[in-house]
Amino acid sequence: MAPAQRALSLLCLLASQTCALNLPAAATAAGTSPRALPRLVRPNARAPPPSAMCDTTSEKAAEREETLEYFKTLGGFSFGSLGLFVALTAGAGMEDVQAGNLVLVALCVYGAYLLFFDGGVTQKALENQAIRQLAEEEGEIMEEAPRANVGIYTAQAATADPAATVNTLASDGFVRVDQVISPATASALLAFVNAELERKQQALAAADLTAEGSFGDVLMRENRYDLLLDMDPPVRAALEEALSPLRAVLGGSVGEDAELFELAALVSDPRAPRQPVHPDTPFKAGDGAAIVTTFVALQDVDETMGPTGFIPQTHTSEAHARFNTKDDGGRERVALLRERPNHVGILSIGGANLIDSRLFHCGGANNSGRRRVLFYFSFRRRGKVTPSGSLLYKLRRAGYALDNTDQWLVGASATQGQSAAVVT
Ligand SMILES: O=C(O)CCC(=O)C(=O)O
Repeated sequence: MAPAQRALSLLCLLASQTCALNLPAAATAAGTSPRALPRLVRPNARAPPPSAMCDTTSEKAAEREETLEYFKTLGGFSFGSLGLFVALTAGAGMEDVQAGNLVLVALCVYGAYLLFFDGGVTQKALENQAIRQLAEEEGEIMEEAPRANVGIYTAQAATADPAATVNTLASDGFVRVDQVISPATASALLAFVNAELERKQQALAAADLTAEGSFGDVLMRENRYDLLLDMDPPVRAALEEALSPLRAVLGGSVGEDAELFELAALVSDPRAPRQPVHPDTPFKAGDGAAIVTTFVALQDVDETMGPTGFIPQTHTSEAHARFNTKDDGGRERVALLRERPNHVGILSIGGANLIDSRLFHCGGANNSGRRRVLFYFSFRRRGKVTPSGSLLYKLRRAGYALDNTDQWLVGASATQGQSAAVVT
C-alpha cells in the first residue's frame, strides 16, 4: 500500500474508533464531564426483565443518539475532505494528486491533534476499548475453565468456628460467608447508597463536588461507580452487624488490631462492562495477607448481574509471576486463566465474599436490567504500607480499627441519626 493510502486508512480507522467511542462521553472517564459514559451491547447480552423496560427505553434512546452522532461525525469528515479537495482543485487550480496529498496531510495533522493535543481524550478512549476487549476475551477463557470448589459458611458457622473460615481464606485467598447482615439492614443500606449516589452525581454535575473526593478509582467506569461512604447510620449499622460474625475471621487473618482501610459501595448498572482480571494489591515476597476485603450483597446477585469472578489460590507468588510474565505474548497469563478453576461469586442478599486483596478477581459484565450494589469494607494489617484504598480522606486518620470498635461502632443501630464520633 502506498504511504498516502496507508495514512488514509489509518485515519479512517481512527475516525471510526473515535466516533464509535463517542469522544465527549469518553471525556467523562477522564473526569472532565459528568455525562454518562458510552454504552456497548455485548452480543450475548441477555434480554432485560419487564421491570427494566424504562431502563431499556432510555438506553435505546441513548444508542440512537450515539448512532446519530457517529453518522454526523463521519459525514463531517467525508464532506470536509471532499470540500477541501474541490476547493483546492476547482478553486485553486491545483493538480488532483497534489490536492489529494494535501487533504491527506490535513487529515494526518487532525489525527495527530486528536491523539496528542486533546488532553489525552482520544488516547484514553482507544485504551479503554483495548482494555474492554481484553476483559471480554478473559471472560470467554474463564467460562471454559473448570469451576472451583470454594469454602462456604453461614455467619453462624463462622462465629462458632472462626478458625475454619480463617484457614479457608488463608489457603484459597477466598471464602464466602452467608447472612452476615439481615435483609432489612441490607435494604436500608441499599436505599441509602442509591440516594447518596444520586446526590453526588447531581453535585458533580453542578460542579459542587470533585470526583476524587467522592468516588474511588474503579476499573472500567462505564456504568460502574465506587462510591466512598461516610460513617452514616445505615453504613455504621451494616458494618457493626457484619463484624459480629466476621470480626474473629478478620482478626485471625490480618491481626486483631487491623485498621479500617476501605469503606465504599461498588455500584454496577446495566451494561457495566466486565473488568479485566486483576489483584487489588501486588504480591510482596515473604508476606502474609495484608488486606482482607469483604464484599456484601445489598440485593441478590445472580449470574446475569455481573457477579465478581474469583480465581481461588492465586494470591501466591507463583500465580502473580505467571500472570505478570512479560515478553511471551500473554501465553502464561492465558494459561493461568484457562487452567485455574474459577468461581462466579453469586450471592444472596446479606451474603459476603471475602478475599485476600492479592487474589486475582474481576467485576463481571452486568447483562441484566438491574443495578447491582455491593457494600464493601477492608481491614489492613497494622503497619503495612500499601497504596491508598477507597476510604474518605477524613476517615483515613480516624484510627478506626478492629480492636477499638467499642469507640466507633458499638450500638450503631441505636445511634441512627447521630453524627459519627471520630476516634482521634
Ligand atoms: O465489582 C465487582 O464485583 C468487583 C470490583 C473490583 O474487583 C474492583 O473494582 O477492584
